[in-house]
Amino acid sequence: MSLILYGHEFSSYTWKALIPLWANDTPFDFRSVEQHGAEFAELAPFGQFPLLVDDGMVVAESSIIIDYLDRRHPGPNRWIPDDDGGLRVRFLDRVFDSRIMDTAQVAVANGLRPADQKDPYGVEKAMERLRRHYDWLEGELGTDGWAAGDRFTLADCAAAPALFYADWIERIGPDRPKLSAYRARLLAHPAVSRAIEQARPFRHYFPLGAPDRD
Ligand SMILES: N[C@@H](CCC(=O)N[C@@H](CS)C(=O)NCC(=O)O)C(=O)O
Repeated sequence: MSLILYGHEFSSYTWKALIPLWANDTPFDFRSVEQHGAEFAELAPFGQFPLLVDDGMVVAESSIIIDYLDRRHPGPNRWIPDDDGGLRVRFLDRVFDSRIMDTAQVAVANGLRPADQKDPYGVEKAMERLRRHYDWLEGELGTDGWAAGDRFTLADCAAAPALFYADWIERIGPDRPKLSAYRARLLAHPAVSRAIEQARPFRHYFPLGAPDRD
């Protein structure tokens, strides 16, 4: 077996794939796109990471990578329930990617734009949506456990980087105690905390300025 994960230590979607690999102690070779850019570019269909390669088979998209690991390299933790509970897990995975991570990313992308191409109106509208999505999650989450119950699943792999970075961009705040506590539980999970520490030397990459916390 030879699993290779291409990604970057600071990349949110790379964390999402690293968390299940580390949590299950799955052996793999991590290749940073900074050092292995040329071979990565040959393999990645849209130039995005993470990208998993398993004995020559290329698997793109973080959720599909986790689904693939569950099927082909199962470990003690399973990421997607086989029963109907899997539908809720997949739904929440979409919520964390599309409604939290990608909405928060609007502000990051704006930070990378040239000074004369900024879009403050677009950012404010995205932050309004992000606050609404936070409120929705506050109503859905319990006071303990994980996103879809007492098992750490694909949904939590997506939630960890999404809420880690989104909170840097738009504070979740004390008015959303269940969401704040869920983020704190995620950050304390061993695989998530490993991703945070591995990314720490790259914090200067954050275009809006990384806060002095977490
Ligand atoms: N839907 C993709 C999103 C991946 C993604 O946006 N990756 C970012 C890094 S976090 C990336 O590749 N950025 C470089 C680019 O888009 O060219 C997934 O879940 O894997």
